[in-house]
Amino acid sequence: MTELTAPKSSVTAAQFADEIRNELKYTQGVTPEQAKPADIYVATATAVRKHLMDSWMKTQQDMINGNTKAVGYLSAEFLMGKQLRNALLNSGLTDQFYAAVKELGFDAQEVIDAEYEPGLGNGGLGRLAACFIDSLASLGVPAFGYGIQYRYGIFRQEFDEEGRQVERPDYWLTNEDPWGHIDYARDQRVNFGGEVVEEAGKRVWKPAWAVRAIPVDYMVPGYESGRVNTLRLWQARSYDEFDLLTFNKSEYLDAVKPQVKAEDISKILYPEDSTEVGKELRLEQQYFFASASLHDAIRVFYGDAEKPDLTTFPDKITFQLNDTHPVIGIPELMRILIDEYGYDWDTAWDITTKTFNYTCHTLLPEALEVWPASLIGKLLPRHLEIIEKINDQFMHELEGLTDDEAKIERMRILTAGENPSVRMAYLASYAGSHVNGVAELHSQLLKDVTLRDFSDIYPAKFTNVTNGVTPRRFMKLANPGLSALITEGLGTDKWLEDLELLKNLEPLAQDDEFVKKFAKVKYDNKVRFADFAKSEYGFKLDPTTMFDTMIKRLHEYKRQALKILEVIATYADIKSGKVKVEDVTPRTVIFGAKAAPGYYLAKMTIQLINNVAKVIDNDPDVMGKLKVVFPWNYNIRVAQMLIPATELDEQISQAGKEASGTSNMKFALNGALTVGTLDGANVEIRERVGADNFFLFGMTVDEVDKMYESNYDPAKFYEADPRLKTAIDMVADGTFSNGDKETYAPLVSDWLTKDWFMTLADFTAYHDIQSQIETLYADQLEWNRKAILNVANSGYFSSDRSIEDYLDRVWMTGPLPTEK
Ligand code: 26V
Repeated sequence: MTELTAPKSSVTAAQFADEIRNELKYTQGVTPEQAKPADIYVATATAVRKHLMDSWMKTQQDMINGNTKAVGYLSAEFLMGKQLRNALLNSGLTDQFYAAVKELGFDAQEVIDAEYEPGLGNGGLGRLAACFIDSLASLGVPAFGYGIQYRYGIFRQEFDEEGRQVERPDYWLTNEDPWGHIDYARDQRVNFGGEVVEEAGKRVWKPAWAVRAIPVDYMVPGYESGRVNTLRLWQARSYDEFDLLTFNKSEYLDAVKPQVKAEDISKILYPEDSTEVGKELRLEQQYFFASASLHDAIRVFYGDAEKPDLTTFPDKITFQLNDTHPVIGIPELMRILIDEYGYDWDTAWDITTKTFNYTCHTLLPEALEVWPASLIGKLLPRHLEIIEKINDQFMHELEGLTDDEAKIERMRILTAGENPSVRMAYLASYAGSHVNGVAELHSQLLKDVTLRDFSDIYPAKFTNVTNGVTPRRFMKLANPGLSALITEGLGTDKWLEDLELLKNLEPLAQDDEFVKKFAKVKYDNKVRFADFAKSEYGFKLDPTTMFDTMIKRLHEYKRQALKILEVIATYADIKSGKVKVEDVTPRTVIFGAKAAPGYYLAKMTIQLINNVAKVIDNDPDVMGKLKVVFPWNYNIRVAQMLIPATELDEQISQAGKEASGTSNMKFALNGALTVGTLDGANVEIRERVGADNFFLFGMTVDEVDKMYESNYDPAKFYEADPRLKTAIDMVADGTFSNGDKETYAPLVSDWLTKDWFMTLADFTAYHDIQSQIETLYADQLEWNRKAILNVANSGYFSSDRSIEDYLDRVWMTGPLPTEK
């Protein structure tokens, strides 16, 4: 039997160098002399993949032959980040890599930099999926990640002369992708369109067109587990070769139309945009990967058996629906079971409901997907019939469970009336075994508000699994200095597998020597980020200033506006002499954010931040005291540099709007203090790290609700706080737009008349807490003690713990048995 990959590979550096030379020669046809860093990167990746191959194959065999139920994580997004260092870490080849590359005469950093980061996700939801598949493999749980290999990932962000966001295509696949293996032999046919006819008493779908789904497999190596799982991303290809008849008529463009249409399906990642759903192509994408993945799982577990016993399917694999994006998989599994395998409705329903679980990642009603029934009928006519039947069955079931007719009506999956639509979150909540939110507060609000009727009727379905992040990437790889210090402090590096061990750092927060070492690590990380920002962006950052960071998608509810208004007010305080220059805590305020291309106010906020940065930078009065930078194209790589360098983390969303947040966890684990509202996972972070070690401000969910009820009027807050008034007036009067009063007029008008997320109402509290922050920051020893307490008490936020919670509460499975 093949041995599982040893935690530390026994391969020597010299052997690994030979392997790299071999790949260069026999795979790439390049001599070491001709090689560029990009060649070395590809050769190394190929060599590492070979090291993982035995464990990968063995993990699959053990999964298929054993009795451990697997997990299928269905997600439209996997935001993986660069793979090389993570793969080296998990295959125990890191030291060998550095030595081998040196022997070959290359700079390791240049080799690492040659990898192009795939951006196959928008933000938190996609990154969570990547952390989860890392943890599944690290815990030894057999699992598949299933998604789409988009040809274009999230747009590359640039800023123009005026500081506006410009979106550029991210054609990442023009670069070599040595990690992905295209498996043409395991393709799947995905049908679309056409009609349903009655044949011999059966409903038969006659599709109009089909797409070929080809899997691209990525290995997902576990840390110290010897297990390697699979991320299977589907590529859409056409079946139709050139239509010769049309081609001969020289109508070339028409001849390739079917190819273009088919291949469009996996062409581009939809940029998250809560205001603009309902795109036909997006539904095609969703069905494309849901259908291919379900068929694939059947093939994996039952081979090509003609009449497999699919009543055992839920014992083989459980599927997690990552938000509503793959929910069309529910009627698809019903259709597969009934139409392709001949099961009756009730048996199919029983199998399907045991197979799926649903995670909701939002609280914004506009982000819950709803599809027009007419669109589903056009693309997937058989599925519409099935959804109608599910809805009928559901209505019938409800009539037996409640007399509340209004409630039954509210719960319809298929809405009544002239233009009916399908509510995907409701379909998932009815058909799924379990429904979960992503932080305690969020899960509670789902039960109390968003999915209240469902939780009333099916209380046992509802549970919480608080999000987590992988400590391998976001501590070990991102923050080697802190990782080494933690290992020194604990006397072991086992914390990377059992993050709760960090708790044992707590006493060291009282040890001044340790605190000073910790402060030194933070300072070094700031210097490292300053160097990076200089070479990458041309910014000049002063590492002796406080690094105050806000990184997340640009959304009104996240309230980047609150931060920038406070910066402007501080700027005005210094300018007017209200605050003496010598009393100012020097700060570097760092923003990272992409705005959805169609999100007007979000894009305007980016423009404002950039121009505030510019005005402040050109003003000698605040030199050395206040600086704002906005590194463009924020991505995983930048996150890995910036989070370890941050001292103050901004988590300032309006209470009740951020489902969880995950950067808040990364920051706490890397020793930043948080300024935040009682929202999402902030609540749990504060409970764990202690109220004294967290800067809380702002309205609670209840206070927000009351304020909505009492007809919130932002103008009152504008009038009541002179600092706020000054800041808004400066935006309005053209201070940040070369005197032009029109540039930000829509933003100003929104603040003063709508301000849906109550930025103005929380402004004064936000300023007060910032003053407290500055007081504490003046005492560096105290500050760093609290930062250490954040690290020590954040072990709970490992994605390993999240996965263990899913295993216990939702999936009811566990790791593959290990051999002695
Ligand atoms: C919606 C849409 C709408 C149409 C086009 C593409 C698209 C892509 C994503 C979404 C929904 C995004 C929901 C989301 O990202 N939620 C975030 O999930 C994180 C992980 O659970 C959580 O930490 C964040 O608080 C939550 O905002």
